[in-house]
Amino acid sequence: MAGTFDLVIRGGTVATASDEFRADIGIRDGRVVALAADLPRGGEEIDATGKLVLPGGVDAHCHFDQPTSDGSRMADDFATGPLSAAFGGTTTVIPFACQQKGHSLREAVRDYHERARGKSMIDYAFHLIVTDPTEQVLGQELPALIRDGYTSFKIYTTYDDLKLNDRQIIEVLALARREGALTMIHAENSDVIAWLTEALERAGDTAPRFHATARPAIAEREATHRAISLAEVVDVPILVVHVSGGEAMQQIAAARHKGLRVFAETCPQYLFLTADDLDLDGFEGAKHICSPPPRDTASQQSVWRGLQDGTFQVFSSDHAPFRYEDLAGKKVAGDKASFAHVPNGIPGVETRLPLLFSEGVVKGRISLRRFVELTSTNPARLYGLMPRKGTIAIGSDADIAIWDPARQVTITNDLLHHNVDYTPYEGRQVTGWPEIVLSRGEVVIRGGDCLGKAGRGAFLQCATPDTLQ
Ligand code: DUC
Ligand code: ZN
Ligand code: ZN
Repeated sequence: MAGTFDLVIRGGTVATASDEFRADIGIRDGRVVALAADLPRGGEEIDATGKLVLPGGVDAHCHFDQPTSDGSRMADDFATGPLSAAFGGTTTVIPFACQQKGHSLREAVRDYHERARGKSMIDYAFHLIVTDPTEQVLGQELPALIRDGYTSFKIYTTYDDLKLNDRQIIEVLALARREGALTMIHAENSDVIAWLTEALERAGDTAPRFHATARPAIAEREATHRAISLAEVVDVPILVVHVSGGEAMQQIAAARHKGLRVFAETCPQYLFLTADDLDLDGFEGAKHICSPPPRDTASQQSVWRGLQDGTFQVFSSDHAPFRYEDLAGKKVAGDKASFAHVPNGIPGVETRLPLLFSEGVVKGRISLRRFVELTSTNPARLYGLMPRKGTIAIGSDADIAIWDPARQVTITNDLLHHNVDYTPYEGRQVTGWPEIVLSRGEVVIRGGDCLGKAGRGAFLQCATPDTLQ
């Protein structure tokens, strides 16, 4: 049997979304080819005794090098974003290729491939963002792109340069139904936000903390309800992204209770931040401006419950990186600017898994299997990457993170590998950290060192997704 395996990961506890068992893993040509006790020696060996051997994370919501309309620039490109992801135990990222209004979607896809070329250390796919669903886009471009492996797209109910009206949403949903694609929806009521923002600005209430006042849970609840209703009319599954708390969750849970295929994603900022984090001295609260905004401790508890009870299927970062001390970052309009002119988004691609592992698994709120399901298996299933990604099984890519479940780490920005000058989680202590990360059988991260090359990551074509029950 000598030479059967390029690599054997020996003696660890393997966990998937369905099982936890002790096994060695045999890897050949970048894939898992054996799972059994006492495999023969491989060309290389990793001793995983006392460690957890998990499928690498799939971060299905992150923004890298996405152009903006206000002069700001995202801090992470397709080199630093995926690198940071890998250090945090993630082996697949699905960022967005965003259509500009008035331009074609094909053009956007070409542009993003150019941005990513030769940069990503780990494998990546693209979701599309549809901002201009013209006849040409719906009739020709999108159906062809779906067949080419871009099988999910995000649409917005807010942001002037991105949002669709209800009729446009219906047309996109109808197309998704015809082609078997999955629509992701950013649900916040645009007119409510505009009206509240204008009133706050008139009153001089422009500090970062008023961002949370201008985007209340009611606005999210209403748009979530509307998105679900429109999807029900069309009879098509949808996935509501970055759900922030109980109000929107109730709409989703009620829809699921009725048997509608409504899926939902939440993110670390809704578990670990509140609106109080926007109320820091001076302009510092701008670091935590993202949409929807973090809410309150009751919302955090609701989100934990949703992770436990199945309201949520996916846990993503929504990594949207803007530097703080940077005139192309959070301060693009100056450090006295109204909250309405602060770029939306916070970094989190590297801290997503350690935060959920520590506060979820170590503290007993969710099982290890549920952790794997939420952070790797379900996103791979929903976005058409299963069985290649999202699990450890014979034939799947050997995308594996080997965790030391007892390692204590204090998160500081110095420790992280993104190109952002802060982390919202500075000083937070976590237990458990991914120590060795493999992408297609190659060790890319080991003990704090990067061993993988930029550009080794492959573009992944997604199948039209299987939908979960
Ligand atoms: N909200 C979004 O919708 N996208 C990126 C970041 C954010 O805060
Ligand atoms: Zn969004
Ligand atoms: Zn986003």
